[in-house]
Amino acid sequence: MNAARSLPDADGLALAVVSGERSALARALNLLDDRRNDARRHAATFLSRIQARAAQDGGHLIGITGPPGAGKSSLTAALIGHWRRAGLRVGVLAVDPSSPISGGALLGDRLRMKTPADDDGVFVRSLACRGEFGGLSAEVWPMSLVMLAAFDITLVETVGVGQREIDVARMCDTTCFVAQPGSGDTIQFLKAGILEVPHVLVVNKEDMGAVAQRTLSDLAGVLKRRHDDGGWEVPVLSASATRGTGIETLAGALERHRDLLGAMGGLAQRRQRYQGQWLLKRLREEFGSFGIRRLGGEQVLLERIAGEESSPFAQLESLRQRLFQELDSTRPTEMTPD
Ligand SMILES: Nc1nc2c(ncn2[C@@H]2O[C@H](COP(=O)(O)OP(=O)(O)OP(=O)(O)O)[C@@H](O)[C@H]2O)c(=O)[nH]1
Ligand SMILES: [Mg+2]
Repeated sequence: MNAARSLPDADGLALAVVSGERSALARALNLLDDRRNDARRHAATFLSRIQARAAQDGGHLIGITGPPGAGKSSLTAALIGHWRRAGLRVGVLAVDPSSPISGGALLGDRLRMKTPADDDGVFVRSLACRGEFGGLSAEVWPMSLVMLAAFDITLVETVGVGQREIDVARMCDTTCFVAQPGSGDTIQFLKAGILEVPHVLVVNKEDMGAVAQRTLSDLAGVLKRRHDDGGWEVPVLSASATRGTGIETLAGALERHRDLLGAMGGLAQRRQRYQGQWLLKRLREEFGSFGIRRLGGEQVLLERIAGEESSPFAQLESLRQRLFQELDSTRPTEMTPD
């Protein structure tokens, strides 16, 4: 009871989030992170209120990923400066923002250097790493929906070049990979097909000179330039976050990709697909592939939810309940309680 009373009113919260109230945003993101049952139900109602707006074709969800220390946060800060000057409101979700390698360079520190502290048009939320499996990106999708409802541009920063980070970045309209000059990893990964081709590739730290130049031409050499995604030609760019060079071109490339998606139509369906992927991931974490099979398999599941306009939490809950029922009905009678 007490817990229920401390939960914010879903309708009021949704309105406040859409109008960009910072305290409401913080409360909403906390609500999505709350694992208590009543909070989950409440979050489902809240999400369904903002869903219609967020899942449509408004806003731009951009994923920034790349190896630790490549300058993702610095570039994010520089981009924010650019977008704020254009009058755009920007939200950032920084997943596991402080890698051990760069010594915990928090996005907040980078931002403080670039934007005034009292700027209302920027909102940053850091999501701590919650462990090796599952937890890390669990709520990034629902949180992205909240941010999409409130901001013109939502940026998701993830560290690393592994599958987990790519999974997060894949749930974005546009994926941007930041490469570190002189590091062969990115090139090897791209060559071997381990790294899914991003929509925009940028070699940061061009102020390092020749080594950055070399990485740039190596990357341009190995990259299959046409993206499977609508025939988009992947730009390989050069920038320096600290000097502020190449930022406009980078912002321009991100925007052009967004424009292409808009022109092709289907951004809403695309976001529904991300939601489908999120659901599959969550179901797989809880029930394994067995659970997915019991629900008819991936394809059937994705098709079934494609036409729905429900919030991710509501969909997840109804699928979980169905699965529990299925499992109950096939349980040997002697094992059924009562
Ligand atoms: N020379 C140079 N250094 C840069 C540039 N951009 C960032 N750095 C430095 O690179 C280091 C890492 O920058 P971050 O922006 O924290 O990189 P990151 O990719 O967000 O790092 P993690 O989130 O910890 O993985 C810092 O010491 C930055 O000052 C650049 O354009 N040129
Ligand atoms: Mg960072």
